[in-house]
Amino acid sequence: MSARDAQPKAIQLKDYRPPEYRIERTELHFDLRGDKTRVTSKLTLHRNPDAETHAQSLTLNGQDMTLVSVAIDGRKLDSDEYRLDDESLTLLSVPDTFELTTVGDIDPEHNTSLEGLYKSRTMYCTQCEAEGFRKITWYLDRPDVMSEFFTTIEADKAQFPVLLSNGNLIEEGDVGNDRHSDRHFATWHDPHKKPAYLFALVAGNLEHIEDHFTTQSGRQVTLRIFVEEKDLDKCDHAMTSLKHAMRWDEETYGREYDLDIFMIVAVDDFNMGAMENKGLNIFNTACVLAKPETTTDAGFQRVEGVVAHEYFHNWSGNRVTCRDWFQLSLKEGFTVYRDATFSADMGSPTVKRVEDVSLLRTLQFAEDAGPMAHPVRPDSYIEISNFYTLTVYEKGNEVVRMLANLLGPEEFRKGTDLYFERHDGQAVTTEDFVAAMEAVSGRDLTQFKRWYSQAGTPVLTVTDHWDEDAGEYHLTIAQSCPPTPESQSKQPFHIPVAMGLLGSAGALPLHRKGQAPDPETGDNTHTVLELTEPEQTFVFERLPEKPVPSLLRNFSAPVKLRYDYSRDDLVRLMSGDDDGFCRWDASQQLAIQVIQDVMQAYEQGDDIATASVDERLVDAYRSLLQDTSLDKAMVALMLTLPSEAYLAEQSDTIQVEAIHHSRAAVKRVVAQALKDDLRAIYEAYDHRKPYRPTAEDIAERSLKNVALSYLMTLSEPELLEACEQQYRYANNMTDTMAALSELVNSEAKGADSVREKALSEFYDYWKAEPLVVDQWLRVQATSHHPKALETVLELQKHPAFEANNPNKIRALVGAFSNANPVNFHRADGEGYRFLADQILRLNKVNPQIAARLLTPFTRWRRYPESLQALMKQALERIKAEPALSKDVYEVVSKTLV
Ligand code: B3K
Ligand code: ZN
Repeated sequence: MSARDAQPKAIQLKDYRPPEYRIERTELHFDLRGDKTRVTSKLTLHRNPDAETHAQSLTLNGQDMTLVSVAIDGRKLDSDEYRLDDESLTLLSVPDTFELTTVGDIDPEHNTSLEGLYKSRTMYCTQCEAEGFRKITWYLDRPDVMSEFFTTIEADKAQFPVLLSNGNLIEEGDVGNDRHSDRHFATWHDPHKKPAYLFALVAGNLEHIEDHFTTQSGRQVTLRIFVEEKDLDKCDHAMTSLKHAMRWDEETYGREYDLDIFMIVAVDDFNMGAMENKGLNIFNTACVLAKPETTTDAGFQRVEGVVAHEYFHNWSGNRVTCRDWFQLSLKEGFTVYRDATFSADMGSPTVKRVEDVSLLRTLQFAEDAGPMAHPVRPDSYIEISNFYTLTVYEKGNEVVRMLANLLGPEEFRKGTDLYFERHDGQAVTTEDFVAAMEAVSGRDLTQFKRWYSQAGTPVLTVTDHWDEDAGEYHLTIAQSCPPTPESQSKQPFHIPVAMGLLGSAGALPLHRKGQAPDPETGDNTHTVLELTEPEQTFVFERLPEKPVPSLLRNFSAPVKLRYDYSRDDLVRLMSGDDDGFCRWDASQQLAIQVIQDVMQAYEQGDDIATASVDERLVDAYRSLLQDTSLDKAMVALMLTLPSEAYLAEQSDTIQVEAIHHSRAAVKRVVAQALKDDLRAIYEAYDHRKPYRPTAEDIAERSLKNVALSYLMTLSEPELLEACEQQYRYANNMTDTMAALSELVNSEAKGADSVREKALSEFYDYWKAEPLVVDQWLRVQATSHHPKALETVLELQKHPAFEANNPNKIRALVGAFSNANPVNFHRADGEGYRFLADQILRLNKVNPQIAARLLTPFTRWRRYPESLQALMKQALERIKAEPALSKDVYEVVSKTLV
């Protein structure tokens, strides 16, 4: 597609029409032969009685294939009986019921888009969501066409001993009658009707681990994880996670697995984390492989979360799927909600909540405020791959979470039961999901549904008034939502605000004026205010003292909250609030205020090396460090200063250098003031303890490494040595990487040589482990040293880097441009030029990855003018490329509007 000669057309939700035909049965035959792989497809089609139109012709999707033949009911069509173009095959005259046979050739060897059938290292694999199946065979490639699949794969026996597809294996053997045949086949049958996007095929020389699971109704399921032989020792954590997820889904949602076998395959070249193909999940190695020596705590948690997420899709996505791609959040938002609650149950709920909210508030809020902002259920898209976004996934999760909280656990469960029961085997909409919730609760959720249709992050402006004489506290909350590309003015949202009031000695009882206490909860210190109007006032009476409000507990809605907390209020919340999320959030707000003080000094040209830092922050941190009764995970979270990305979100114009240096200065001052306490924490840790990825041990490690990170800002030789020791002798990758990252960023005397040595030894030791090499690339790409870009350019020439492997691109290019603001936003624009070069190269090779890399550029209007101009230049250079992919074209053109 060329952006110049034909602008790609946007697809609109309002244009949705039911399919004209249904495909009852899909029979596929793959003859895997490298660059000339032949796919024969036999489809049984019936005219859809629910279709709105009745055309004589039928158009199927298909691209990047060579048509060999097409037949209807066994009769080969002449070339004047069909029309073929780059994106479709139109059969000019079709009966109401017929069998369509197409034969086509495809070239998986050279398919670098990693969509459709492609080769990853030595194996063939597929990725069909959203619209990759049309690169495999001509089809009605849309999620509301669901079919039963029979798949036969034929391939070389020696090279591809393992042949997998969806469902249950029904036959396998050698090809032909020749006993010495070097080719074999396997036939799989998936009895569950599914859309083509859930199709999968794998052929490779793979090993597997096996386990079993007995479902709640007593059925035996075989579980297999397939990997290259060298990775067999990294599958146990995924298997354990899978079994936990299967049990949890039965207990929490009453959902049971429905085939005899569940398989996971790990592949190295993958555009995203994983894919929930029916019975045959395909995973990026980064989301399935784990062992302590190679994988960090975060990696272990990612594996657990992603394995669960993909497994949960078996019901929320596969059994009940999406009518069209505008409904993507129907499966993704709900499934993220399911995996988030699962991970919370497996580990620490507060830590999980804080991590998720941090992601949402930094990256999703930025997306919602930028040129790519779209509702959870978008109204239009040019390329659907661009809509696998934080909004659809993470904000979609928040919307389901709000529903779950508004209904309460019992009703929500009744609602999901009804949803699954009503729509099993169907392709449905977010409306259907909400309708099930309405049916079980009797609530009218009409206004709530605006969360699906209106983009933008609502802002709650909270003011209060204390009436000492009456003992009354008046809380006024006004809501507003900034304009976004799809709509200038927004209607009020239905927003649940969970809250409590804090007195000097703890939580105060809540008496809402004119309202009886909630008899159900028995807890009168916590309530949920439901906002539905542009402005509402809530009055609390019989209060003994002026309270400090604890608002938006557990982040009860995806909104920005503005309330003018004094620093003393924040200190009170940090130590006294019952809600873990609000305690953490108060620590963040206090730190933001303190860092902003220093930023002001920086902007005035003051020397901030010895910045004065509000004692209240230091004192609050000291209490956290000294209180041994506190949960270590909470302490680690609360001591972690807000990220540069979150600080950037707090200002209209992002002053990259001021943020970076002021945050660093505050960290140094805190470290100096609390050196003894931090050392005590660091030294109390037993580095010889065997590694376990439990919530308790993860918490201990993270607190110890937070302490190390503070201490390393002091640039003392002794600490440098301690850090080097940790790097050298740690028995797990979490501690190794924590130390390596500190060494890479250290400004201590002698750090340069320690760093060089550590980095080169690390690579020599780990070069055979791609996922460890990714971490090695990432730690260098995110270095604060002024030569980081030069290092990144060098690393692109290093044998460690594979130019077309998405994990390597994310580790080096993605990490540099998203997580290294001071270097990416270099005043000379070289960071931008570098990223534009990468995008232009990948535009042809892998459009999805190229479009993803544009994200930092979409924020260009948030920076000072000089940087804006340079970013715009880079964007215009990309836009001028004559053969832009749809993916890149959509993001660039919307960004430059
Ligand atoms: N459903 C897939 C994402 C597919 C992305 C296609 N570009 C993974 C997931 O969300 O579970
Ligand atoms: Zn998903």
